[in-house]
Amino acid sequence: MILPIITYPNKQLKVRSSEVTSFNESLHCFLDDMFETMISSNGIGLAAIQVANPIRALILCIPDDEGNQTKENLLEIINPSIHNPKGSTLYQEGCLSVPGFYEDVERYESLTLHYQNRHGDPCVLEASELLAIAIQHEIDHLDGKLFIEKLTYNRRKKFEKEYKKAQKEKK
Ligand code: QAP
Ligand code: CO
Repeated sequence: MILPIITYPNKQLKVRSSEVTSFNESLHCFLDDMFETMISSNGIGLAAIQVANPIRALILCIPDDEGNQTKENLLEIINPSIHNPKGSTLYQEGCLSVPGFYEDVERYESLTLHYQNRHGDPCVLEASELLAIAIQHEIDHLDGKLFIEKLTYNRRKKFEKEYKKAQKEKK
């Protein structure tokens, strides 16, 4: 089932999501719906809060060398924490909750991620490049933060102007 995606400036996106404690059938169905929703919207990452569920769960599916996004390279990340962040890098980010806007954001270059999978098993992952960036972007969602909040004052003003204009044109 494809779920509706909440977009800025909906206040729900500012909610801090809660730890997942039950790794049951309903969580598994929800994660499957998140995958279907993300793929149908041409996304590479989606946090549960973006589909109105305030739980600490996110999915990532970085396209392979042929540009394919299969369930084999799907990561389902629950109750994550970042360890040993290193370096810094700039990347032009976008977000399914901020459609049509992209801007450079500074992130750690590499990190170690501790998380649980859909069964509640503890997992550890070393991440760098786009995966490390995507992890940080999605974990920010779990803490109620959007990438546009990391822009400088002037870039943020540019965003507000462009975004409002685009929304008017949509109506
Ligand atoms: C987060 O973002 C991310 O504006 C995932 O019109 C971003 O999947 C991770 C998208 C940058 C790493 C680097 C955005 C699709 C998708 C749009 C997305 C749009 C259509 C964003
Ligand atoms: Co996002």
